Amino acid sequence: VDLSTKVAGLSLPNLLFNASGVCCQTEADLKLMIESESGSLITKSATYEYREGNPSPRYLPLPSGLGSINSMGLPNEGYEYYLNFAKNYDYSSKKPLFISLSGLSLADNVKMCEAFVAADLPCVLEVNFSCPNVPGKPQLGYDMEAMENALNVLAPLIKKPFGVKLPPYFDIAHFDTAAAIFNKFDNLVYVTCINSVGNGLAIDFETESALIKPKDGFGGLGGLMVLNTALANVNAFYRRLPTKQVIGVGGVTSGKEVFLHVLAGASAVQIGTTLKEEGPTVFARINKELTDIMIAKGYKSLDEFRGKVKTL
Ligand code: RRO
Repeated sequence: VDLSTKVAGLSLPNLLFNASGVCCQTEADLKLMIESESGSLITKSATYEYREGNPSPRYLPLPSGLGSINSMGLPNEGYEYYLNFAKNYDYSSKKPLFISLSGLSLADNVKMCEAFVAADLPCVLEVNFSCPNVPGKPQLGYDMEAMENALNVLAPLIKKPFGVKLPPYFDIAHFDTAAAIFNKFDNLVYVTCINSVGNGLAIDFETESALIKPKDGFGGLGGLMVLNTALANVNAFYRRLPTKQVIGVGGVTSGKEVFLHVLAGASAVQIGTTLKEEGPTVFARINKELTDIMIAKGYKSLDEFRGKVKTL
């Protein structure tokens, strides 16, 4: 059974990697990703300057395997740290490197993209249009005009193939409008669906208190509870972006959910909450589970079932 895939023209030995934000802020985190059985890795979303992020507690798993809530607030080492990591990365290794950028303004995204373009590295840039947790900064992906304006500036500047990280959409009109925008940009070659489901509220029954401290307890939801929203977004964009690729993320706890993401149309699949809870050995486990599913179903490669979800 062959779990290999291609994203943005680069070959991945298997389709799994980390969701940006998990196990990827520091060089120590990224080393764990390199040593794991992931097929690739992506860095924590970078801002122009170092950020401490929101006060703790700012991430918690939710009871009974439902998922997680986070309001990290974009803690990161500043883009120069990730640029330096990208400059020193061993591109002869089998794992392609993705770099996530999440400027607090379009001007900051421009400055960061310019620096990466000047360095001319074989990593892939992914612009995050969907951080739900920075007070006073709405998710760009929910402002279609602002998103198109950002792409009008960034796509020609980046020139090479790049991707965007999207928030979940919940309305067919929004899938249509967003897809029509993305289809205007030839070098936007993939979309990653989905970021966390923004601004959920987790309350502890016993203490009657919010679980996390920032934003009165509001934070992005991830894990099993977002699986069906993730699958819908993957499939909606798979159907609407025939010349582009989709990276699926959301609700993966086992090989079964990875299989569903590929059926929905994912070319690669990222793991967030389950990676955070289980650690980087999750990749070996889930690669094995997916292999067993493919053997049982008689599939030899991902191409044989990618996007082939049946409808009634
Ligand atoms: O750092 C965060 O709070 C964060 C980011 Br940038 C993001 O894109 N998604 C998320 O759930 N948390």
